[in-house]
Amino acid sequence: MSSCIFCKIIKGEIPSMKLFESEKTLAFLDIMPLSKGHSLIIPKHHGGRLTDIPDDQLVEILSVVKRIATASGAENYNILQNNGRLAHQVVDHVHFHMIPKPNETEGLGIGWPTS
Ligand code: IU
Repeated sequence: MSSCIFCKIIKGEIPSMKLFESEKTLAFLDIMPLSKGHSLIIPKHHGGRLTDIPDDQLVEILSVVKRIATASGAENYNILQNNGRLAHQVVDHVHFHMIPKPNETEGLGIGWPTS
């Protein structure tokens, strides 16, 4: 979708710190990280909500989420996928957060998992 910021990142119209790219999936560092290594893993197929994404894209994306989590080296992390404003979704292009949790005392902010 032409006005979607993540579609622009996919097309290279907006720069990103890419971690992984395939035909169907892109992973990059979040620009406002909640912790060091906070990453976003997105399908290249534009869809606002999880239910808009074809199953074949989701199968690959979950394995990329796993790869990014492993590559981060984090022992403690949250995988998060928000759908809808009440669930804290801001960008309407489906994305999975991989949020390393460096230590027990560091919170991740209001509305985010803290334990
Ligand atoms: P949310 O699940 O929609 O609430 O998360 C959107 C995330 O996208 C949030 O963590 C932003 O920091 C991140 N982000 C980004 O990495 N690059 C951007 O250009 C924009 C948002 I806009």
